[in-house]
Parts: sequence; C-alpha cells; structure tokens
Amino acid sequence: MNQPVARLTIAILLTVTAVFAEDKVPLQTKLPTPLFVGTPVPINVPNLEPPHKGKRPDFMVPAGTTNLARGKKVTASDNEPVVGTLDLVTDGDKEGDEGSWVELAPGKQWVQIDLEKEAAIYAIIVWHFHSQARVYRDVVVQISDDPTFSKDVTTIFDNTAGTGKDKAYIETYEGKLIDAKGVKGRYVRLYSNGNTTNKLNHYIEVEVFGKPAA
Ligand SMILES: [Ca+2]
Repeated sequence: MNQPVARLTIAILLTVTAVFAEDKVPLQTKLPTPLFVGTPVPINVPNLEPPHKGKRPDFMVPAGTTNLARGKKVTASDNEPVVGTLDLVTDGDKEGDEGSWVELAPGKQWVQIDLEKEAAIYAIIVWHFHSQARVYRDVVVQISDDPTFSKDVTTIFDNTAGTGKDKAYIETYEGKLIDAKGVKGRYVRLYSNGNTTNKLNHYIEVEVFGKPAA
C-alpha cells in the first residue's frame, strides 16, 4: 500500500470508529438497603428467572444518560391508591420499609410516568417491593408518545403468564433493570397483576434512564 492510500485508509477507519463507537458508561444508580438476604423461599411460578449471584453486572448506557423520571408526574389506573400516594413512584426514595410504597387496587393495574418531552430511553429500573421475596405477576412495560397508549406503543418487557416473552423474576433491593434499547417516547407505562403474596400492586420507585430526544 503506498503512503497516500494508507493515510486515507486510516482516516476512513478513524471516522467509521468515531461514528459507531458512541461513548458508553456503566449506568449509575444508588441502591437501597437490602432487607432480605440469602436464598429466597421457593416460589411456585413458571418460567422463573434464577436469581443472579453477587451484584448485578454493569449495564452500559450512552454517556450523559440520566434518570429522567425523578420528580415527574405519575398517573395510574387507580388514582386513589389504597396506601401511599403516586408521587412515591418518582420521589427518589427506594428504601423497602413501610411507608415507601404506593399500593394500588387488586387485579391488573398500571402506573404511568410523563417525562414531559420525548426521550431516547436506554434502561428502566423498577422496584415494586423488596422487604420480602415475591414475584409480581404479568409485568408489562411500554413506551409511547401517546398518553392513552392507544397507538405507537413499544413494549420493552412482558412476562405475562403464558404469552409474555420475558421471564418472571423475584423482587430484590436491586430492582429489575429492563433494557429499553434506545426506544423513543414521552410516556412510560408499567402494568402488574398482583403478586405471589397477595392480589395487590405496589411501587416503591421507577427510574427511567435516557436522554432528551434530539
Ligand atoms: Ca419512592
């Protein structure tokens, strides 16, 4: 290869690398105090994800990604929660003790966070409840620009019994990290349908990691 061709080749390679290698950093979140340790009690749920050992592996996100949900308005299918208030979902407190969660009515219910503008979303972490090992049923997480979720809906997680492609999981202090793959939208909606201890639905905190859409 002669020198000008070699130089040109290097220049092209550098450009391609710069375009494709977006700066990635490990997602940072402050975890609450663990409230139960050791092997959880056996839970009789099909398609259950085995708990991982040690701390959750790093999840890489583009540099500049932040929790866009903090302090944002929360609405729900049950606007008069049994216990607590909807603002607890985005108040930044993830501790698992009493008073930290909002409790919604039995059966299938949802909460929805308005990010106020469209964003590219890379990860969502949800803490339903973590002072006891339990599984929340039929967890579905969706992103849309439509506040009624009647169109342009992207489902990023679905462990609905029998039909969902994702596994059921046991709640822990680490919360459930869901890969949102850069899906764009203004609203995030999370469904559940009771849990293995009772028919109620709880949320301690939901974090939505992303960057405002360009
Ligand atoms: Ca909270």
